Order: sequence, then C-alpha cells, then structure tokens
Amino acid sequence: MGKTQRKRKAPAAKKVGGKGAEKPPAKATGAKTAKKAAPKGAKKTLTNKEKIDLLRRMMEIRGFEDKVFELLGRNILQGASHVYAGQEAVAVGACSAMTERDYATSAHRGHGHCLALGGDLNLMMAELCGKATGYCKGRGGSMHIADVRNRNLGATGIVGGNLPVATGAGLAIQMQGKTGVCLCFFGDGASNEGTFHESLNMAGKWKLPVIYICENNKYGMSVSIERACAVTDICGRAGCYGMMGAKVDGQKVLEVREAVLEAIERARRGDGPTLIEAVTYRYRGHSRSDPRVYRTKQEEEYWQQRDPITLFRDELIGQKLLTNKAFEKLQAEVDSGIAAAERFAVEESPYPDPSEVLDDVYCGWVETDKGLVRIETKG
Ligand SMILES: Cc1ncc(C[n+]2csc(CCOP(=O)(O)OP(=O)(O)O)c2C)c(N)n1
Ligand SMILES: [Mg+2]
Repeated sequence: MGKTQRKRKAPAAKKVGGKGAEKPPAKATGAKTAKKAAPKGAKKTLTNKEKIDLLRRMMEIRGFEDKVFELLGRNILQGASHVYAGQEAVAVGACSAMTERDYATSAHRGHGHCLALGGDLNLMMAELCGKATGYCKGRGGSMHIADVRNRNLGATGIVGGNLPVATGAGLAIQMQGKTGVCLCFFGDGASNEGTFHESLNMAGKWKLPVIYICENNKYGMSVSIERACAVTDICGRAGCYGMMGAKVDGQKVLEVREAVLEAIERARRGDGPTLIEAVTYRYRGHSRSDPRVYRTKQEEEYWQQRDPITLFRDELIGQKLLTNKAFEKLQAEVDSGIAAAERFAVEESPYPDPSEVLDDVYCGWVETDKGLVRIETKG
C-alpha cells in the first residue's frame, strides 16, 4: 500500500443512495468532483420511428443469434459462442439511453451488446467465423469483439473481467472532467466474483460515472442463482457500496431504457454509479453443448410467453404504431440482412493469411524452432 493511501481517513459510514460517500481522493487520482450542470442526455421520448428501430435491433440480434446457433450446429462456426437470444431487451433498451459521449463494456455473452451499440452484422459474423474481414481480423472470435468506433470497449471471456475495465473507464472520464458514462454489462454469476466487490466499492467511494447492469438470467452455466447466491436480490447489494440500485423487468425494452436513462442522468450530475438488475432469461443452453437438464420445460415455456420481441411488437400494434403487415416487412428485411451477413462471412471472406499471425501483437517473446524470439507490433 502506498503512502498516500495509508494517510487516507477511515471511510465514513455509507448510506444507500451514495449520500454518505466521501469525495474521491482528488490528489491521488486527479479526480474532478465538482457537481456538473446537467449536460444534455439522450432524448426522453422516442418518436414512432425510433421505437420501431428498437424493435428492429432486437429482431436483428435474435436473427443473428439464431443463425450463429445454426452455424455452430453445422460446424461452420467453431469454438464456443454464448448466444444472447431472449435477453435482447436489456442490451437494446440500455444502449438506446447512451449518447456519443458514452462507452460500454461487455462479457462472454456479448453479441447482443455489440449489435445494440451499432455493430455491423457482416463484421460480427465474419469475426465469429474467424475471417480476415471480421472486427478483430478473425483473431478475437465470439468473446473478444471490440468496436471502439461505436464506443464498445470490448467483451471478455473472463467472468467478471469487464467490471474493472468499466470502472477504469469511469475513472478516466471523471479525471478528464468529461460528462460521459460507461455502461457495464455482466451476468448474475459474475456478481459473485471478487471483481464485482472491488469495482463497485471503488466506484461507489469515488462516485464514478459507471452504470453496472447485471443481466440476471437466473443461471451461471448450470447453477441457479438460488444455489449460488446467499442473497438473490442482486440490486439490493447497491446500498453496501453507497450507490443507488434498481430492479427492472429485463423483458421490457422501454422499462430498461427508463432505468438506464435515470442512472445516466445521475452519473452525469456527478452523483455516482448505479447498480441495475435486469431480470431476464437465456433461451438456449449456456453454450452449444449444454443439454439444459437443470431447468424444466415449464420454466422455459413461461419465459417464451414473455418474449421481449413479442411483448414490444404487441405493445406497438396495440398503440397502432405498427401493423401486422409492417411487422412482416420488418422481419423480411431483418432476415435478408442476416442472410447477407452469412454470405459475406462464410462464402465471400477469406481466412487470415498465416504469415500475418504475429501482426498486431503488442510485444513479447514467442517460442519458435529457433528458440525464443522477441516480436514487435506491426499493426
Ligand atoms: C473467472 C472465470 N471463472 C469461470 C469461468 C467459466 N464460465 C464461463 S461463463 C460462466 C457463467 C457465467 O454466468 P453469468 O455471469 O450469470 O453469465 P451468463 O452466462 O448467464 O450470461 C462461467 C462460470 C470463466 N470464463 N471465467
Ligand atoms: Mg447468468
């Protein structure tokens, strides 16, 4: 522990809602703590077209994930892919509350977040297929897609691994005196990792502009939340870190959006982070090889009745913002986009040239037949 840290005062008792949190240690971090005049955020009310765009994004994610599952089954797509089908309203609702000043980080079930942030279907599909035209030139695959142009700081296969990244992004935003925020998506399983505690403690203490969004889909692999968590009310832990907590119906895209808009506004004002628990369900198994023996057919059927796309489609039809015919047209457009992405990735894109295997490697030593060789980045 450094000198500065040892000299810090013992922390004051914290209250729920961040009121008891001390100021960030400005000297140690350079953090700017002054309250900001509320800067312009995302629009509160959406036009009809914007609502239909949210529906379209959810349908694109579903179509993409169904195609991924099919390609996995045909062995065209190799390796592990964790599909997001069923959880679309969380990514789409949350990302719709962001502006161009904001960032997001994702985890192993990250295709939905990437697409909700504006990711390109072709580049995503090519990346999953390991093709040179993919987001990371085919080197990242399903669990490592980053898309900085769309403010997507990346996914990770390490459960809980993105919580410190998002917290660091929040700290950077605060130290630079900017008004952005960072959204951090993770699962219920990740909420039991040490990184959850360390990140939320630091963010609560320093009032960092991070929105922690726990997608509680009830299981971490085959282990139910009831078996894994001493306290299953994940958002209730917010108070322990001096921040606000909220639980939302993760099947309802506008409800997720509302909660994230509110949390972002709070963070922009300098009032610190929020922990949002979005209750949702993944339709498929954890990964392709999971036979889902740990859950019942009735449970799966219950959640199918609460499908986020059907719920929002019916809401829009009920409000006369959409007709069945317009929905069918939308579905056809989405299907053709997915088919084009499959063609681009599977048929038209080449695999990376093996001679480029060491390009873009930051630096380090590799074992070769000539012994250890130091490599430098070319990318
Ligand atoms: C640090 C770490 N521990 C274990 C794993 C293996 N693992 C991969 S996904 C997963 C379950 C994560 O569950 P959750 O956070 O709820 O996300 P979900 O899969 O439900 O989206 C586990 C244990 C891992 N990748 N990293
Ligand atoms: Mg889970």
